[in-house]
Amino acid sequence: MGVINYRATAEFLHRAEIEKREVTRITADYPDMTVEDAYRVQEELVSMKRQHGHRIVGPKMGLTSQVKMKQMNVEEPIYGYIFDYMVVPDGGTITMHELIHPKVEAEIAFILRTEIEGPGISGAQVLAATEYVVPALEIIDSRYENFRFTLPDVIADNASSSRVVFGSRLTRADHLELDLVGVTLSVNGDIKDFGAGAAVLGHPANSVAMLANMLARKGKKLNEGDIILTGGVTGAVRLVAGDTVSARLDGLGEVGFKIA
Ligand code: 0L1
Ligand code: MG
Repeated sequence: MGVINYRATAEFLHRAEIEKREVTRITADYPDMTVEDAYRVQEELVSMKRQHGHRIVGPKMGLTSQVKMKQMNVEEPIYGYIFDYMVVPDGGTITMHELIHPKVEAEIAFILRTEIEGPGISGAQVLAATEYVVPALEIIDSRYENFRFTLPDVIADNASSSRVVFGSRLTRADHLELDLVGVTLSVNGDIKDFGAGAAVLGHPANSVAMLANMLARKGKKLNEGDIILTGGVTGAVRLVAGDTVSARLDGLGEVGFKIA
């Protein structure tokens, strides 16, 4: 439908998040929107959040599992940004009225000791630049009706980012074989899904490497101290009020929260 108004489109998605309202996907108005256009909308959204005083905790990778990539018919994952207002303490409570239609997935997060600047970054270089790894639960909450979107829609919507809970135990990345780390995701004591670190692009460090290489195309890098979500080891499970969620990651510890 003509020339994309990046700022107005970002504002539309920003308002949907603030008002906790499902909206029609933006590609209904802009059917020719490309992935590049979508990242321009995301950049506007990120700068809008910063203007509102929010601070970036770190970038995140999404669609890193074969299952999600097949679902979306894509070969490359996507990235978005986690902000300080999204972080919930381990064992904390999230109220349903803060969210639209949340889902949760278990992830492994990396805390960087030094910056990483692509292109050409490998998983081994990421591990050398990593201070710690921690268990994480990511709550995704697409702003689109029924979680229905195309790839440009979800990129523009900051990769459905909404909340994140980091575990409190810090583990040195070189103490574990992260591809072999077993993960269970439980809701109200029942295991809803499980997997191994290898579900994330073969090894979660590969996800951070790919992120650094994708950011390099934009002249951006990963910064010292960034906390990076590498992508779901498990599938995403729908949440309702009253749920108690926990994840156990072999050698990394546990992380959990409640939905009120
Ligand atoms: O973190 C993620 O994998 C988000 C991917 C976005 C797709 C979705 O909302 O399911
Ligand atoms: Mg995720």
